[in-house]
This record gives sequence, C-alpha cells and structure tokens, in this order.
Amino acid sequence: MSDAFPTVSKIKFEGSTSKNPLAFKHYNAEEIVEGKTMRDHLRFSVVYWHTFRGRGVDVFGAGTAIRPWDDGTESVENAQKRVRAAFEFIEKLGAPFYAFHDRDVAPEGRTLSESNKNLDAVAKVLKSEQKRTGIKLLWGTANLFSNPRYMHGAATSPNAEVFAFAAAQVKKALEVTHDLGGEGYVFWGGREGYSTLLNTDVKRELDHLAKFLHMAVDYKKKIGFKGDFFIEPKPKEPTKHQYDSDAAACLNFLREYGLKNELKLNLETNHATLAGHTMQHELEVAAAANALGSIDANTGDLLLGWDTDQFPTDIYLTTQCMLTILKAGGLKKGGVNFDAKVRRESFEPIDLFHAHIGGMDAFARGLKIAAAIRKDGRLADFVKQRYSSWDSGVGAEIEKGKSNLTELAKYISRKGEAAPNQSGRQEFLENLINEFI
Ligand code: XUL
Ligand code: CO
Repeated sequence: MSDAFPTVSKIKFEGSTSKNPLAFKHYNAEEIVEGKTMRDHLRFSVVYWHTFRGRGVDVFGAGTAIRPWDDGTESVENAQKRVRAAFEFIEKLGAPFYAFHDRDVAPEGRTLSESNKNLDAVAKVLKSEQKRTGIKLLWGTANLFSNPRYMHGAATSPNAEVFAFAAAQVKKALEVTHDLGGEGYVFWGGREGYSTLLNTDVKRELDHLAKFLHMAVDYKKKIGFKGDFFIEPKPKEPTKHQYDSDAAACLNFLREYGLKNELKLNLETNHATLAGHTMQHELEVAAAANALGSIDANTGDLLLGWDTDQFPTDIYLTTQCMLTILKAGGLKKGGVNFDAKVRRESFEPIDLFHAHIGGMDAFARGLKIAAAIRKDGRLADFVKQRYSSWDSGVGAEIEKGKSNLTELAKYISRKGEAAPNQSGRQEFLENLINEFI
C-alpha cells in the first residue's frame, strides 16, 4: 500500500447538503435506482493515461503537475511504484474500475520483447493490487499512436512491417488484459486516417484495418477472452480524418467487413462534439444498432475546437446520457470511464480527487434525474403517442412488411389526403425536462 495521498481518506457519500469538497453529494454506491445499485449502473472507471501519466504538457509548455510518488524516470521500478499510488487513489475514490494502454503502465523497451517483459513486470503489480483492493480492469488497449513508427497509422500504415508490429503489440495487450480479468478491450484508431488523400489508398487502408480487427477477434477466441471488444469513434485529431469518425461510420465499417457481431462502440463525448454531434446522438445511433458498449465520459469546451478532455459537470449532458443508456437496458460490460484530464493549472494531486468526485456526482445526478423522468412517464408516453399511427391500420401493415407502393397509392387515393400532423411540442418537452433538473 502506497501513501501518495496522505491527507485524503476514503471519499464518503454525505448527501446534497454537505459542503465537504472531498465527499460525494449524489453518488451513493449502494443506493438503488431502477432496481440496481448506482455502483452497478455507472461502473465508474479511472483512466491510467491522463490521471497517472498526464503531466499537463501542452504544445506551448512543459508539464506542471506535481506528482510526488513519481520520480519522472522511465524505469520499471518507478512504473511499479506508480501502480501502487494509482490503486491508493482509485480505492480512496471508490471507483470499481480502471482502464489502461500498454505503454501507460509500463515503459517501452528497445525491442518488442523488452517492452513485453516490462509490461509483465508491471502487470504483476497490477494483478496484486487488483486482488488487494477488489478494483477491476474495465478495459485494456494498446497505444498504437505515440511511437514514431506509427506516424502513418498502425493497421492502416502503408508499411506492412508497421502493421505486423502493431499486431504483435495487440496480441500482447490482449493477453495481459485477459490475464487481468478485463471486462473489455478497446480499439481507438489513434492515427488510422490520413493527412492528405494525395498519398493515400483509402480502399486498401480500410481493408487492412478490417483484416487487423479480424485477426484480433480470432486471437480473442483462441485465448478464450470473454470480454467485449469496443471500437471508439473519433473524427479527427491527430489526423485530419479518421476512418472511425463517428458511430454511424463505425457501424457501417463493421457491417461492411463482417465485424458487426464482434465489436460494440465505446463512445466519447468530446469525440462526438468534434464530429458535429451531441453525445446523446451518438448513444442513440449505437443503441439503435444494438451496439452501445461503453462510454468515455468527458466533455469539450464549446469555444475550443479540439479534444480538451475535460471532466463532465453539466447535468443536462449526464441526464441525456443516462436517459439513453437506461432506455437501452444499461451498460453491460462497459462503464462510465473518465477519459478526462485536469487542467494544467490544476497541478496538485488533490485536484485529481476534485475532478473525479465532480464527474461521479454529475453522473449520479444524471442517473437519478433520468430515472425520475422515466418514472414520471410523460416523456416516453409522448414519444409513444407520436408514433401511434404505426401501431394499427396502414402503419402496422407497413411495419410488418405487408404493404407496397401499389397498396399505398390505392389507400391514399381513397382518402385523398394524409391524416393531419400533430405538434412536435419541442418547447413543452424541454420545459418538462427542466421540471426534473
Ligand atoms: C483519444 C482517446 C483514447 C482512447 C483510448 O482521444 O480517447 O484515450 O480512449 O486509446
Ligand atoms: Co477515449
């Protein structure tokens, strides 16, 4: 057990009247909402990369973060010490899960086998800390974008040798995720896109990306990994265009290449907004295709056009997320994973607690509000009633596939005009939501 956060004890639920900044006002892990504990609904997860590797570096300046437990070296020993600090943090916070990239947790070596050896040495400590604390791995992933070899992408690189290296790296990351009992494994196409079409064979790159994912699916089955596979959409940054640009593009890609039953989506709020969508849009598109897997919970800044990865604090946002997630039957092997970082001005260790407590409380409120809206029933009733012309008569015939253009032409000729429309009542519904917030 480490002592990286000596001034913080276990974060408790104190209720909405508490003024203690190091207490939950809304997240009460044991509280039952719609027949399930908040812990099981939300499945909160802390990300290793931002929270334990992020130092507040930006393109204009060096890191600002103070992390007394970290000596700043790339040694295996330091990486192991960092694991203990991370688990102290996650345990005190009371999040049930964490997520990592292979290269966040262990230093990259000069060769793949050296890197694998380093990863094994750190995974050993991850495993014992998981055992000590009961904290579980939500998902693992491989970093296929930081090393210069991935400058043109990994699975979509024009260099087959790079594809092979990436495949070897994923093989190892899958084995480690499996060994640590991961609930899932994420594929985010870090540089699977292009900077210019002048040098790019799009068809060939897409075929290669599909080949890569098929190989991973085959290996998953071979080693008996029962976790879910997720693909994470993002439209740009670092590339100008990423192939997995949004939920619809990912679903189309998965269907085209026979992967639809093998991968679900891991949706991230700031990626949705970069794609010109709302997070709820992305969740609805995924849920409609029965592919809603997990979420990377963060938020962007409306005035900045890049992936700022801020902690989510907007209750409207979390309510919208939870409305769609509850409607879709909840997150199964997925979770609410805080792929978010503290601002570089928030450089003290305690800021990591403020950030996560705020995010967890915002989602707990979103969950409670969404459950109250569902219990009230007016919103769902309105939507049901809006589509009621499909429940019988000509609508039901069309839905059952028992109609055709000739039948419908006859039907409308008999009637002369379609039945009148009803109001969409958008403002009424917006006010209704505000009743609960
Ligand atoms: C990058 C991003 C990644 C993925 C995992 O924008 O979201 O951290 O979540 O590789
Ligand atoms: Co993410």
